[in-house]
Amino acid sequence: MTLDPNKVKEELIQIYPKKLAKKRADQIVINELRADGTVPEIKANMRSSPGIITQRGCTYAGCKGVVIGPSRDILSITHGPIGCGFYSWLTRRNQTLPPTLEDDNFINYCLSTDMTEEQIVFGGEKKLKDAIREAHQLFHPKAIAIFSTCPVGLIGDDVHSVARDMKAELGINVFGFSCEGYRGVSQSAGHHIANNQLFKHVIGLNETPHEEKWKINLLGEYNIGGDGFVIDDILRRCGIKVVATFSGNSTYDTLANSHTADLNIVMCHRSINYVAEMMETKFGIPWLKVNFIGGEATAKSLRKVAQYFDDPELTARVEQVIAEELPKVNLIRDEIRSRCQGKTAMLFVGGSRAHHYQTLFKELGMKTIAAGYEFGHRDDYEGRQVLPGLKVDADSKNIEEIEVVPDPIRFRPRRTPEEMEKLAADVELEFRNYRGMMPEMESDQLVIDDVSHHETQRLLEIYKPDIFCAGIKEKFGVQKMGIPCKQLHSYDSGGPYAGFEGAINFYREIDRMVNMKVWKLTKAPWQQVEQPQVAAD
Ligand code: CFM
Repeated sequence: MTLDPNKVKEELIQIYPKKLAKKRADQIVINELRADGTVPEIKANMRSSPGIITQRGCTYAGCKGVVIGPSRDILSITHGPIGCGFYSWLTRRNQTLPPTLEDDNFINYCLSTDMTEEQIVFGGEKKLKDAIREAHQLFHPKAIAIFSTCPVGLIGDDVHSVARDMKAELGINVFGFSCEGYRGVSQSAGHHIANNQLFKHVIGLNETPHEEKWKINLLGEYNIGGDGFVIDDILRRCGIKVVATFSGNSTYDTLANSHTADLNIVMCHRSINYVAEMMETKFGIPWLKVNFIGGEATAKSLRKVAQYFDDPELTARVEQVIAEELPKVNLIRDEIRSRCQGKTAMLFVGGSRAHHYQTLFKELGMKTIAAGYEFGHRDDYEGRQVLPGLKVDADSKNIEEIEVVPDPIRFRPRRTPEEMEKLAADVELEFRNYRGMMPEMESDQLVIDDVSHHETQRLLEIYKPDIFCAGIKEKFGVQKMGIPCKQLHSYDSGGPYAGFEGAINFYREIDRMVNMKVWKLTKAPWQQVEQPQVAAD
């Protein structure tokens, strides 16, 4: 049975008050691949409506939890009430290696200033300074990062001046983030704020040179469930040096040294494209979008890197690794595909995985019926070509746009203009570009931004997909409806899912989930017989 997506859309929003229904109608789009290569416009990065039950998180979460948190030896202090610290303590499965002689691992700690009524009334800067001194005495970190929670902005504590004072007093790098939870409409604002401060206070401070021929940074890879370890291993086998990963399994020194690389490859475009752009302007490092989710996608991404360096030795090594790994992946994929072919999936995750993971489902012959981001922007949906036409609204104006100019000494174009032009002629290579999710979906598929709880429930009732991908907040509500829910944020307790080995892990996991018989047994006895209707008074 094929359902008319227009009717489904109507059905999803008909319960809403008129104004809300109109707003949601702009955020729910029926995809259309037009002859001229464009897709329909979607409204995104807008405020969620009160009471709608969104999947989103806050700006503090995007800054502290997502971008800076995975770096193991930057000591993070949450300036705010204890709850913000407690509920952001080890909640993301960003893994890291044990510390070495040169660095520490503070990831398992959660430091908070425990702001109480006294600080709310009289100010919290003194308590913050005391906390920084105490943390410094206990841990002797190379760098301390201060994260602002909502009350900090409300009472006017200046974390940046505190950071400056403490930097002078302690002689280590101390920097603050104005990432109050309310700063933007979602965690996406926190990514931007984190990127700006990394750029201003960390990148470029470590000049250690590297002898390797092929040096890159991996941007937007946070090592969830060990994904970053798998990608690192593949790149190492190809002979490619990863100077820094932003920011899975990273250290302060590697981030500070990242400007010495010759190429930035961008995995999660949404969370880190700002750093890629600023590094290109200041240091002359080009960037390419890659995707290591899926066997074929991994091979394609490796080939892009080899093409950029244009060295027969690297090309040979990349082809050797692909030849060793891809056939194994495809063998298992084909076997599992025979059991998954034709089944259906929905993906509602963050700002890039709802796109990337469609690749793996496609490889298994499964169809994505509906997908959407929690906090993606229009360029994440439609592609970066929409950027020049985007209006900066009041919420985005809240976030500092830093002006970046070429570094007078360290700006060094990695390729001559002629070389870049030659490379850019290959449409697959695409410097400074991200095609977006919608052009890679099919016509008539539903694309829903910031999906609500009600819409989720109706979608599940209408389509009964074989699997739903989201996060912990959605998981059990979905499963109570008899549909397996794969967490694509934390991977439940699974993973890694990146690279060749990760693709195999994912195929096996999906096979297990969509073919498990238990989901057919979830109806309680009273749900199986029609209940007599009780008339209301
Ligand atoms: Fe990028 Fe991420 Fe994502 Fe993201 Fe996230 Fe995440 Fe995500 Mo959860 S950085 S946008 S803010 S890929 S934490 S590792 S899974 S929502 S889709």
